[in-house]
Amino acid sequence: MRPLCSAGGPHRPAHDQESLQRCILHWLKSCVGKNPLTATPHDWYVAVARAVRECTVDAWWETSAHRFDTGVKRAYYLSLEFLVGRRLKGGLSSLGLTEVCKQALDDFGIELDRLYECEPDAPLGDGGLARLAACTLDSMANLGIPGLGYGLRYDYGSFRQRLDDGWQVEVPESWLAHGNPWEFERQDIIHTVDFYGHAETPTADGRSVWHGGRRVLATAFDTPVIGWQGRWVNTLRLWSAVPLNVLDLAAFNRGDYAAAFDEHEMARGLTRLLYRSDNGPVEREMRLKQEHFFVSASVQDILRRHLGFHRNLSGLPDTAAIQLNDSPCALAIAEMMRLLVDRHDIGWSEAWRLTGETFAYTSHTLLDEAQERWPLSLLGRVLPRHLQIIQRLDADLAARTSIGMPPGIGTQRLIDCQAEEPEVRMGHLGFAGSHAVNGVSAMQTELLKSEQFPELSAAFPGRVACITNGITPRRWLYDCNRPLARLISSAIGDQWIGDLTRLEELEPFAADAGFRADYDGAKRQTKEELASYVKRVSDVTIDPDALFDVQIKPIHRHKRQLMNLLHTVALYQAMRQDPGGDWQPRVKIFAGKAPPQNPAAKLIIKLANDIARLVNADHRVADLLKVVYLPDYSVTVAEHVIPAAELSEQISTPGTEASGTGNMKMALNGALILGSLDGATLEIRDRIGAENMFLFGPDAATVTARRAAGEVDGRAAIRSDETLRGAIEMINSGTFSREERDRYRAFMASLWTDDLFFVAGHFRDYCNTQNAVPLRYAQPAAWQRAAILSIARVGWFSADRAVDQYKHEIWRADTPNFAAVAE
Ligand code: 26Y
Repeated sequence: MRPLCSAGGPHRPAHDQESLQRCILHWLKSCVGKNPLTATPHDWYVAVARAVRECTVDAWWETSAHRFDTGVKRAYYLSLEFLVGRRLKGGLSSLGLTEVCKQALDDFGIELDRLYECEPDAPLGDGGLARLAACTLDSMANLGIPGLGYGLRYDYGSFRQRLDDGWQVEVPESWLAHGNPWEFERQDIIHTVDFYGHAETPTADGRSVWHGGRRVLATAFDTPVIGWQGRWVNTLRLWSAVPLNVLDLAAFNRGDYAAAFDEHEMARGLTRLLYRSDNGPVEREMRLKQEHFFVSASVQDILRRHLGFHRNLSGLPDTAAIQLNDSPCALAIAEMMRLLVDRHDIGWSEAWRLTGETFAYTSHTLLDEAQERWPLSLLGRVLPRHLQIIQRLDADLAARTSIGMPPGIGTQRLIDCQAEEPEVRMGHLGFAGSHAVNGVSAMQTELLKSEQFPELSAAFPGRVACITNGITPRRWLYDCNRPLARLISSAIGDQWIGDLTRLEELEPFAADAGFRADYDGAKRQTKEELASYVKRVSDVTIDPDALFDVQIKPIHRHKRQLMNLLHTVALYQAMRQDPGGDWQPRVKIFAGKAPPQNPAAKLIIKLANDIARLVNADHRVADLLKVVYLPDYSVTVAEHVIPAAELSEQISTPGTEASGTGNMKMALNGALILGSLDGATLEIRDRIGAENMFLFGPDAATVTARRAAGEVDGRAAIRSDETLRGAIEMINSGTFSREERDRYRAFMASLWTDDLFFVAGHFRDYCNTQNAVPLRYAQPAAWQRAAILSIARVGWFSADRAVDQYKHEIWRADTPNFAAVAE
């Protein structure tokens, strides 16, 4: 039996300063080709990252060797997006090497903190779903759950947001431009993926032969995912597309260069960047191909892994649990069916059983437009065999379940024939082909059953589960907020880092004046750090004594940044009229990217920047109000802002935010939530207590009823509210947009007639609640008490808890018992 190195996991890396220093110098020489005298900070970053990666390899091997020895079930997490952020800081702290590394670099006069800044952000995605995937991987590694994350290795990440005169400009994000020291290219792991061509008419038992018209190769790049304390190391496997033939020499020799590189271009295009659904037909086709490329490579890989140890696929659900991250991955169901039936000769119903028992599906959305749909004509052209499979599944389901209703009544068929052009609903395919379908908050799970999949939920009782999201405490407290982390550890020890529920032990400290003062000191330190960061990136001076009021998240109308901006304008007007009044100074901090195809969201960004420009230049309110719009929102920007947040704006229209995770991250860092009754904020309320938050407005059911009754007219609200009217008029008057006075007129006018997200409708409630904030802030003891209680009670929202639930309730995977294996 393989020797084990330490308790709790297969390997615990041990490095002292000298050996780490040797290792760093080795990489500086052999990989970067520099010596300490000539190395730039980026060179040092690469050398340190390589050294850290090297430190993980033994544990990585041990982890996978044990899993092969024990044959435990693996959980495979498929996601088109992973927002992992930077890795160096977290990697070092997981291995317990931060201090050792600092000292190792000290001899060369190199500051570790500066090296962190050299790392690009690995921006392989956009919003909450993408970040959740990264938190999930972190927790799988922390808990030692055997598994892999599968994703795509985009050449360009999500765009970099530049603010040109306050307008969002999208710039390519070439995160790989200087290489990626964390990954290992696996040239031996390669799969072929077909597109186009034609599929023969299926036999009665469902088999067919697909003669693909184009073929590309998928190669794997593996990155170790280091669990806390380096006990376990999992893998993130990203696929990159390469051509079968790099160059058509005959065409080249003819001088037809386009044809010569055609295959190369077609392949490279597949993983060049994440294609979006909301663009024209060319991009949509690329997106479909990208999804197929991704799921095909991943499913083939999972089957290969299984067949490496088993004679046939009959036991697949005992060795593999595949979690699909929302509708962009649902094509995996059809691909699995194709591989099982056509390639592995398994009968149709047996293949369907194996598929259903292996897959599980997560929905992260509430809005109908956030469901992937593929027109039959496009699907049939690009993936003819998959269309056949989906059509047969649709017919099977219609025949077998209550969803088989006459046209016009059954709204839950996989194929929506009522759309102008028939389309496959990928979310429905995901639901039908999985044994478990989960929402990411209690509220969204209920809406999933009643609104998104009512007939499917009725047809498959017990299939829908709720796994409320969680966040990793390593990145979102321990690594990003050292002052607070140190304070917490000094009070209750450091077990909370691996088990966040231990924060409960902090509860009595809320009543301890000494601890509260220390908490205040820690918060003050993070506010000072944010102030200097803001100065650096936005050139705005903010006062660390002001109240830091934060809304950072993707920009969307339903997230209601506009409501916050209206409040900002109202506050500005009031302060300007009475600059000597008893005001609580505030800094309104915004950050977020708008989807490139969303003009309303882009206008909101411009408005925020226009307001910031005027307010920040107005000496009458100089000590009272500042507005900051931080450019290029990313994991790293969030790591700067979240520790310093005091008020966390979670103000989406009820019924639109599936869960939210910023609400959890900021509560964990002691910010009080100012929130609507939406998403996971409701569950946070149940744990933290409404008295420690600022909640406002109606619930989702009330909003839905009003919308259904056509009451989406902001007129009455605007007429009856002088403050709101004043703010709207000020924006309309062109005060913030002198060079283009009408810039916001049409946009603001829509609030009168089409207040779809109840920005005007809920403004009064919101504003009243905002007014209560400074009153509480003026009582530091009460504020600090509520902040400490938020921290103490938010521990349940750890990704470790969520992943443990996935493991027990959905994957039914075991953590290998290393002690038992050793005996
Ligand atoms: C199908 C395609 C158009 C699509 C692509 C990405 C649809 C949706 C998405 C992304 C959705 C998303 O990011 N949802 C967010 O997931 C978070 C993690 O569960 C939630 O906290 C958050 O409320 C939700 O908006």
